[in-house]
This record gives sequence, structure tokens and C-alpha cells, in this order.
Amino acid sequence: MAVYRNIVILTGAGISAESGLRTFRADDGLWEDHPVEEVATPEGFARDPDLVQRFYDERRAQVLAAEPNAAHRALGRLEREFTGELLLVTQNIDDLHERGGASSVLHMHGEALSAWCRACDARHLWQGTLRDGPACPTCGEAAMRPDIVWFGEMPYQMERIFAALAEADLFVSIGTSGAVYPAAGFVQQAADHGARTLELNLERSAGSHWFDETRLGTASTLVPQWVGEVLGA
Ligand code: BJW
Repeated sequence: MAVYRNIVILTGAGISAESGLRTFRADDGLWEDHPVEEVATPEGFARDPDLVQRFYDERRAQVLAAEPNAAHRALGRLEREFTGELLLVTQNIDDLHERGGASSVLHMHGEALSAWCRACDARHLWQGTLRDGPACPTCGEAAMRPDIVWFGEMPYQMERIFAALAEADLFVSIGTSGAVYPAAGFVQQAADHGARTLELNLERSAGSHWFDETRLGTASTLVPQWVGEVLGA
């Protein structure tokens, strides 16, 4: 195995599937029960805020009840033991990477345990519900929404991610379908800058042909194996 000095990892819902959190696009996925345009767009929130707040209140409770699995823990180990540069970017809103031991995680689609006040722009760690319209601890207004990036909104910290992709010598995508941009385009950006690209997934993603290598299997099996290879190299 080659020795890498600069790794960017992108994770998606598949890495948390074995922790009991549903993915989005599977037959039994989240979008089956909740049409995406109703719960994951600013327009859906404007139309029916109570429905959207309930959806994310439930998701928040599920995140709090879930436990990290072997894949999250392996990436925590990688962060601790890898001596090069590492950026862990997740599309997931759960905190299972952090509870699996990773201390520096970039949540490009926001976080379930964060509430964002539309009145004063403050963000607050939030473990309770939002459907009851709690007052913002900073300004007192009842104007808090989930701190989640919906379709049509700009994902967080894109400049930092693009800069890291330009420097990476290895890009690894784990448990994501490649259906949502800009994350789905990261593989091409990394490859254009000369990085090797590796996909770890249960099945081939939409952009699988862009990767130098695809390994198929569960994240809880593939990720610890791959981390062992990197740290042993
Ligand atoms: C396992 C496993 C196991 C299962 N082990 N694997 C036309 C063309 C191109 C783009 C657009 C377009 N029209 C509109 C757009 C842009 C739009 C977009 O991409 N739309 C697509 C539908 C085409 N994107 C946006 O609007 C984004 N913003 C944006 O583009 O801003 C402008 C911009 C310009 C320039 C630069 C940068 C930005 C915002 C996207 C927001 C996405 N939000 C959501 C919901 C919020 C979070 C939440 O509620 O949790 O984020 S959508 C949803 O999809 C969620 C996820 O993070 C995201 C990705 O899903 P993911 O993680 O891939 O899950 P699944 O279910 O799809 O796949 C799971 C995978 O796991 C599968 O592959 C399984 O095989 C695998 N798996 N078990 C390993 N055990």
C-alpha cells in the first residue's frame, strides 16, 4: 500500500446505517415516508414549519439514542494515529463521528444537535424539541430552525473543503450514494488535482466510475480494514 500524507474523507448516511439511523434513498429510506421537497427545502419549511420541526425533532431523538459503530471508531483511531494531514467531512447530521473518537469533523450539511436562530443568527447546542417554539437563549425570539442545510442552501465551509481537495493525495468516499451535489463532485475535484480516489460502499454509487478503486461491503467491515492498511503502511 502506498504511503499517503494528505487524506480527505467524505462520509454519508451509509456509515451510520449500522448504528440504526436510516439512510435517505433506500427502499425503506427516510424519503419514502417524508418527501424531500416537504422536509428538506426552505420552501417546505415556509409552507409547513410544524411538519419540518417534528421531522427533525424525531431525527434529533434518534441521533441521541444511536451509538457509534466500528466504522466511526476506526476513523476516530485514524485521526488519532495518522501523522499526515486529515480532513473528515461528513454529510451526516449525527454526532457519531465525534462519539466514535474523531475530534475534528466538518459537518457540511449541518448538525441535528444545533439550533439556528433566524432572528439573531446565533447557534445553540440543542438536544430538546423545536416544534414548541422555544425562545432563543441569545435574543429571546421564538425563531429557531434546525441548523441543517436544505436543498437550495449553501453547504457549510465549502472553501475549506475545496482547498483540502486540491491538496489531497487520497480521497475516500464512504457510504454515500453520490446523488447530492456539491459532495457528489468531490471525487472529480480530487482526481483533477492528482489524488488517488477510493470508494467504500455497500453498492456502487452514482459516480462510481470516477473512482480509481471501489470496495463493496458494509462500512463496519471495510473501514476498519482500510484504516489498518493506512496505519500499517
Ligand atoms: C452503506 C451501508 C452500510 C447503506 N455500509 N454503505 C442538478 C444537477 C446538479 C446539482 C443540482 C441540480 N439541481 C439542484 C442541484 C443542487 C442540489 C442537488 O444536488 N440536487 C440533487 C437532487 C441533484 N444540491 C443542493 O441544493 C446543495 N446546495 C447547493 O448545491 O448549493 C449551491 C452550491 C454551489 C456551488 C458550490 C457549492 C454549493 C444542498 C444539498 C443539501 C442536502 N441536504 C440533505 C438533507 C439535510 C440533512 C438531513 O436531513 O440529514 O442532506 S439531502 C440528504 O442527501 C442529506 C444527505 O447528507 C444527502 C446525501 O445522502 P447520502 O448520505 O448519500 O445518503 P443516501 O441514502 O443517498 O445513500 C446512502 C448510501 O449508503 C448508499 O450508497 C448505500 O449503498 C450506502 N450504505 N448501508 C456502507 N452498512
